[in-house]
Amino acid sequence: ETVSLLSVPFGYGAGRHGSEMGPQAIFNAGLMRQLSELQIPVQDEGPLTVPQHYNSTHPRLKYFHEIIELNTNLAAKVSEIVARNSFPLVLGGDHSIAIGTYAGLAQHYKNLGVIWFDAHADLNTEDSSPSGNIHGMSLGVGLGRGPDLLTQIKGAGPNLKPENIVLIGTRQLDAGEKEYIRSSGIKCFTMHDIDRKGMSNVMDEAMSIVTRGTDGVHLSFDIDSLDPLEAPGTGTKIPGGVSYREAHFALELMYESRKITSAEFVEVNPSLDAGNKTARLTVELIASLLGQRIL
Ligand code: DIR
Ligand code: MN
Ligand code: MN
Ligand code: MN
Repeated sequence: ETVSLLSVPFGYGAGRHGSEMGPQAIFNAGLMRQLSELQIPVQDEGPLTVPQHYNSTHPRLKYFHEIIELNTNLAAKVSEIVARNSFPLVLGGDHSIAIGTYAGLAQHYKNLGVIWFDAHADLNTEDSSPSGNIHGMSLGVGLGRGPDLLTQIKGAGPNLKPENIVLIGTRQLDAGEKEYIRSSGIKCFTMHDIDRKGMSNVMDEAMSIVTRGTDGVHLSFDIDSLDPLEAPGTGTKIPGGVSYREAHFALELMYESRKITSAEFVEVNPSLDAGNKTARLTVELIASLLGQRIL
């Protein structure tokens, strides 16, 4: 199966500048060489065209109109990649681009499983958000929480169902997010759960949830899930994260399951990094997802 690489050089959903340079940093870190070593057929879709600055603003949703336009275009592209039976591998960009990715996937998968690997839950609304940054709302939008212009980017939606979603690596939740996780029943494997059960058991449970009654499984991987000591090049670093081996192990298990049907890697911000460490880590993590083995 061909992997379609889709670069999304867009960072308006984050609170700071720099994640729009993520895709270029990941290519510079040797992505194509790594994929060719794995002998994976790759189609480089090139960078998605990103919108110009709008003059209009929204009182509480930063870059609302730019994010609608970007995700409308992204959804069409992702849907087209799935229609040709290729595996979409989306490179961000900030996490607001997940909105377009799953809107595109929803054209083909009516019961999509989602693994949201992230320090955060990205379940804020414009009322609960402390920042107004849409990257902190992008999973909620998939569940129908948010303005129609975001939740209905490619049809009525909602595109995702709480019972098909798992969060892994969670360690920073705003009050409204905690409340919503409790009431919706979304399965949340916090850092506490990873400490207690180990990544092996967490992944077994997670895979059984996202494959139960679903027709595909999307991995949305925010690089800030890793500990900032491993991934310093990201905009909202939270201490106490997933270790280097835990992250690789989780991705190796996803590969072994043969259940993952699409993936995105987001929030790499090379302007906060030295020596492009975080993009190099991202290349290694992508390789583990696509079948790289130690032996
Ligand atoms: C915070 C940070 N919960 C917010 N969220 C981030 O602004 O909503 N998500 N960084 O990835
Ligand atoms: Mn995120
Ligand atoms: Mn995050
Ligand atoms: Mn984020």
